[in-house]
Amino acid sequence: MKIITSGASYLDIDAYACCIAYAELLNLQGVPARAVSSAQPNVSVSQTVLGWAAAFDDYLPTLDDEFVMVDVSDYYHFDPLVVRERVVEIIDHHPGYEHYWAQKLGSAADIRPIGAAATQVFQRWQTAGVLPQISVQSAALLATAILDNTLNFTGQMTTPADIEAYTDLTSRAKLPADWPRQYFLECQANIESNLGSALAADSKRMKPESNLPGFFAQMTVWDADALLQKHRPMINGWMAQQGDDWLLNVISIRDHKSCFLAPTEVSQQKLNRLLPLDWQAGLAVRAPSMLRKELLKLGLDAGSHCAPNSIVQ
Ligand SMILES: [Mn+2]
Repeated sequence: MKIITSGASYLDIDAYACCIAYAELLNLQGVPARAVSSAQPNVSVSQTVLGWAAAFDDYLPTLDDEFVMVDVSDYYHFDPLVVRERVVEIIDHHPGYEHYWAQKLGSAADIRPIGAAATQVFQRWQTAGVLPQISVQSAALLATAILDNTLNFTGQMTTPADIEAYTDLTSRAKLPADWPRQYFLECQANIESNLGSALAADSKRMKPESNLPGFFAQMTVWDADALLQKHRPMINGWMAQQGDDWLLNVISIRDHKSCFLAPTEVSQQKLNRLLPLDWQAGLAVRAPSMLRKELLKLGLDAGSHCAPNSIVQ
């Protein structure tokens, strides 16, 4: 049995969609596969998406099972049910572990910069020549994952392949015409109804070599200004419990910008080394918006281009 799974701490819509749609493809091709996860969906899996009732399998992996990782390649973040020695395939678009997996798996490691891992899964369906057989549900999940991970096609990692995949999938998915706005408004409602758990559900502890603040939370909403106006004191309070070196990236889809919150000059300076920002009372705005994985790439590149003792600021 192939177990299609993803990260440990949460399932975003991309991971969620990839697990289900890739398991569906393998089963269609006669390869027994199950979508399995011990992580919970985060706020990017909106009410309407949950209503599509895509099901993960209640399955406990056995000793013969092999693991296929989607939307994750950093083995420190794998779902705890994964046995790293029995990972046979990786489909991911996060930087940092390409070399490790290329050495271990060769061409079975498909890790590349692209807007959404869902686009990579779409391409598997396309290459297999079976797109007409994709379920309406999987098409809708993959399309929504592409919308979310590309920030409605404004994210820097968006490629023509993401747009091609989305265009094809929406024609199969029977989504309403204003689905992008509806989807991102639903995500914002999820976030506002439980801010603390939304922050916890999309946050990461960053390693020193990332050159980023130690605690990095991110949320994607339709209208960041409205969210911050209502909830900034609560957000500051919650983040402060994670230490003094933190960053929150609130991505505002409607106006194509990121609002960064960072409390201290130390955290602000870490970011300023990667891109110039104008901080005003702990807030900096950047257009177009940026994703955490884009900042991580800048941070890792900055680290590899100069020896540690040549960093003077
Ligand atoms: Mn992703």
